[in-house]
Amino acid sequence: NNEQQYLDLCRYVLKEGIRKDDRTGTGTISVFGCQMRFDLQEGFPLLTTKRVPFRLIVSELLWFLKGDTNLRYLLEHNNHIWDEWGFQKWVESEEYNGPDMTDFGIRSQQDEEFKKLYEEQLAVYQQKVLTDDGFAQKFGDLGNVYGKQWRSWEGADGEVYDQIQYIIDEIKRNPDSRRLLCNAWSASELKNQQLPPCHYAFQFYVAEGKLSCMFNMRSNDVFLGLPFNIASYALLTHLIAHECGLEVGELIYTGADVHIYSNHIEQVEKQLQREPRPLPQVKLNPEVKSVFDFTMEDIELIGYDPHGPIKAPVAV
Ligand code: DHF
Ligand code: TMP
Repeated sequence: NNEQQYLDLCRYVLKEGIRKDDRTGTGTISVFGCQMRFDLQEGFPLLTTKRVPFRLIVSELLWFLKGDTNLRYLLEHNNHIWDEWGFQKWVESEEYNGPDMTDFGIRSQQDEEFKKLYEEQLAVYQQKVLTDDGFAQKFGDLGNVYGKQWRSWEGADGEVYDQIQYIIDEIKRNPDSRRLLCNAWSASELKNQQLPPCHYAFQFYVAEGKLSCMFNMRSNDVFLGLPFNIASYALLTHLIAHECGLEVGELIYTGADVHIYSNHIEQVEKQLQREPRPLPQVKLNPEVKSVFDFTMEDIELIGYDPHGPIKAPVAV
């Protein structure tokens, strides 16, 4: 079963992981270098041992594919997975004059009173991004993150490159290509990004009428990020296969600093007690031809019957 690999990875990190401090001040147990392979013919790899909110994965992926980097689209879709990184930009700016929000991520976990203040300010921020165009442009934008690099990479020659369109054209023209690659990591852009790309490159492979994908992560939060990352690249593979008239093949994950945060360990242990259930399937609207034309309604998840959600704080 596909999901077993994720559970085995969790067990491996718990057992072999080395204690390591990290940027967020939370602390992790971490291993360096691992791989997993998911057979996409077996079903859609959305975890069943906890409920993973599929619609958040869809709206995030459509946001990347639009080339969008502004939180407004995500907020319009009730998707809050990136809020903290936009909020950070605002509260660190000259224009912010509310209560001090230094280290809001950690402090809101430790101090109930501060948490209230933080949630108030976050609500103000969300409202302004949704309704105030000027504010959204300035503080709703995460910088030149995934969408920008995927769809409009700025070359050293001053030209703009659409890496996704290139891949699709190339798959149709030359499926044996070994250059079906998209790179989100750009040394000159790191300073313009609220968070440097975690999933920084991916590559496709066509054989026997099937499309496979390998994606690479420099740093991976096993409990919160990884279930999203697997499902997101699985969905991207389905979308591109759909446009190119291919079946789906394998999804291969390559992770570098693969870690469990110290405040996620109980949650992981709880999840490991649960039995995986049959995987769901995705169904794409056959009327839609181009990867870039999909909307939320065109992507359906069938037969998802997971165990209940397990909550955990995200390290900012
Ligand atoms: N930072 C850290 N420390 N870990 C991450 O996984 C991460 N991921 C980012 C941005 N920065 C990050 C973008 N992706 C959640 C999932 C993915 C994600 C960000 C956050 C998350 O909190 N998931 C919750 C549900 C959230 C909700 O329902 O709104 C979960 O239980 O899966
Ligand atoms: P870092 O930039 O210090 O590595 O912190 C980024 C954290 O976010 C790290 O825990 C990995 C996690 N992350 C994921 O696991 N998946 C993602 O898609 C993103 C954006 C972040």
